[in-house]
Amino acid sequence: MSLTAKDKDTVKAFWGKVSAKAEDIGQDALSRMLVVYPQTKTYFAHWQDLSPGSAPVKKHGATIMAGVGDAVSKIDDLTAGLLNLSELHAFTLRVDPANFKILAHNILVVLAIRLPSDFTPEVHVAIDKFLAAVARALSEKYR
Ligand code: HNI
Repeated sequence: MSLTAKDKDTVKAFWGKVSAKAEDIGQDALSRMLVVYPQTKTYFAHWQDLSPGSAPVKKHGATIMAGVGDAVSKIDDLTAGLLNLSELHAFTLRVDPANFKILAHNILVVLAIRLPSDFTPEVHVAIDKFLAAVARALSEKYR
């Protein structure tokens, strides 16, 4: 489902509250993905330590959240905005696109945990749609 103008405003306003906590949220989401969906660990086999909160998990959690923050700024055209990132994941990293939905789910869970009072049903649906759209845009170069 596509994002309405109101969804987009909701995502942007909510992201304003996320930014300050983005690093913690990113490492928590990535840590959870690696623990709860251990098949995702294959892509990070070159890291020294894949355990929750390890240095590479922290660093990459921040990288992912910077990528999602960048996507917020490109919310009106995610396909064009995330083209380079999609190519990187498709051709260089060869990440199975099913994993984008898995990470999106983990980000959603952590946002709900860390910003409980801001995470209203209205925010929930807008962020869910946004993360699904990001996953779709990242999958664009696979076909
Ligand atoms: Ni992803 C690198 C953003 C999902 C595996 N990833 C990046 C980089 C960004 C990024 C930004 C750094 C790019 C660069 O160096 O130019 N990744 C995102 C975003 C999502 C996502 C926004 C979805 C919301 N990536 C995934 C998923 C996997 C994944 C689901 C695998 C399960 N990404 C990688 C790997 C790298 C990576 C692997 C390289 C990391 C490294 O340290 O080598």
